[in-house]
Amino acid sequence: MKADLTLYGYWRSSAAYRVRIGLNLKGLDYAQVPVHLLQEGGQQHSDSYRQLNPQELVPLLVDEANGGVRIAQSLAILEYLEERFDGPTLLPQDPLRRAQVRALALHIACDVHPLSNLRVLQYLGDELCLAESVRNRWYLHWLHRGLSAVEEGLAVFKDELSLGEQPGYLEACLIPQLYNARRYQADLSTYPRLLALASRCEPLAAFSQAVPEVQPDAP
Ligand SMILES: N[C@@H](CCC(=O)N[C@@H](CS)C(=O)NCC(=O)O)C(=O)O
Repeated sequence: MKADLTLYGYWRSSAAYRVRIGLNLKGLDYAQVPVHLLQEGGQQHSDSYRQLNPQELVPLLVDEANGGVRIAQSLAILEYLEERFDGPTLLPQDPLRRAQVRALALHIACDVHPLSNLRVLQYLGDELCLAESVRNRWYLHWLHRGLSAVEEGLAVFKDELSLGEQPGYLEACLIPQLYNARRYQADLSTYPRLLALASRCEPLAAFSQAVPEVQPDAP
């Protein structure tokens, strides 16, 4: 569907990756504006970007057809897409299933991902002088705590995806976190439900077209 949407993101950002999946699942066209998180001290800290998003984080979605509104925070963006546009739904209709989806997605987005965000790892290295190996231990500790809980939480879906046969909001959060885990060579073999979910989602176009390496700003 043609929509006047622009996503400010970075190819390897997990949070931007979530939104790319959501946009693809909804079948929405969008333009991308890359914000390089490392070059020039991080373009997310530039005056021009801070004016768009004072949080100095990607992603940011701009909806020109709605007066150019700017929406920060990947989960707020996913919910906005869900409520503003028709097309495949991202969230289940049943209130309990919806709450179960949000509980797992929020665990990833609020409790796990922030602890390994670039600025947190930079602070651990630059200010607290922790070696890269120690920072990786930090990351893997919080990652495994989170993934273990999600693995157990997935039991309520009884081998289905969050929308039965279809992926949605939950998978848009989980797949980028698994991508990130693999990047840090985390052992995922103890998470069979997560691995099964990944093997069902990753071949789908909405996911394969959102992969970091195929984004226009990927090196
Ligand atoms: N809770 C935010 C997290 C956004 C976030 O952490 N973005 C990262 C990339 S994944 C970022 O922009 N980091 C820049 C930095 O740490 O300076 C969301 O879900 O959108």
